[in-house]
Amino acid sequence: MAVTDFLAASDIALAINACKAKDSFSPKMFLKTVGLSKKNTTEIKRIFTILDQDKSGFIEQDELQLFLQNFSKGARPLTAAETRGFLLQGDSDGDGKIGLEEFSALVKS
Ligand SMILES: [Ca+2]
Repeated sequence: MAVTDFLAASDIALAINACKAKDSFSPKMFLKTVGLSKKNTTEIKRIFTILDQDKSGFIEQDELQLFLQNFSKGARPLTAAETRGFLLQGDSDGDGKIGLEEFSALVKS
């Protein structure tokens, strides 16, 4: 299963193109553009499971860094600043990783 099973290729292309330049990635903008905010709870959970590559139940920093590559194989890794920013916005309980509830809240925000 891949995120491309749930999202439109045209939306993914738009979202990836919008953050081509280093340090231009905005988590909320990306999640919205890619169509995630319109997905239901079950679909968001499935997508979360894909992003959680080691199936630890959380999206950790190393997974955040490679976040874009789940959407497009050739996409760039996030910069250190973007990865930190993503974590800051998503990690509401401050444990240094993003859980399903936190991810869902970010998607819906
Ligand atoms: Ca993980």
